[in-house]
Amino acid sequence: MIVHDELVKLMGGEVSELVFAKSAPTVILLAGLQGVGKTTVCAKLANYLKKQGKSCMLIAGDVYRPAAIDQLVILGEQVGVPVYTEGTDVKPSEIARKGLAEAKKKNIDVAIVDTAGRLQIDKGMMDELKDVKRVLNPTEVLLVVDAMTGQEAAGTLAFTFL
Ligand SMILES: Nc1nc2c(ncn2[C@@H]2O[C@H](COP(=O)(O)OP(=O)(O)O)[C@@H](O)[C@H]2O)c(=O)[nH]1
Ligand SMILES: [Mg+2]
Repeated sequence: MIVHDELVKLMGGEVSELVFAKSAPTVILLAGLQGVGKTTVCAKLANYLKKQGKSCMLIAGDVYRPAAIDQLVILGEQVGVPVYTEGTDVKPSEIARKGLAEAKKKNIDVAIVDTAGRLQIDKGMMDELKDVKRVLNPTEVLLVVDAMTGQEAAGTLAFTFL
């Protein structure tokens, strides 16, 4: 019990709730490096929100990683949430714009946008993410980090991405 309490304190005892937009849809943008679990988190989040009675839509904004779109489509099917895709020939900000319009049309409560990561932070990725962010004006931007990421590194990533 003491160990548990100490662990909770160490990891940060406070939980911040997701913020929902005053007028739907709430837009949640997932960001982070490649392979950290962004696409998986999209589906997990949709599943969680769906159980709370919210209608969700996933938007496939990773046009680089092979089969990233298929991966999101399969995960969407598994959790029973629609996935908006435009293939890989449309730039992410355009996918974001169209996906958001579709979510509005369908009266979706929460649109969750998957993005591409890179192995390292590079300017191309950051510029692209900035474009996507500008188009979406997201309610929340969630930075996904691997559990092995240290506190300092996580801070640096948050500073860069958010
Ligand atoms: N062990 C473990 N593997 C995970 C977790 N989340 C995702 N993965 C796996 O990590 C790999 C990369 O995840 P993905 O969601 O595609 O990452 P992305 O590149 O950031 O979109 C996939 O094989 C996932 O199945 C997790 O919480 N634990
Ligand atoms: Mg992905």
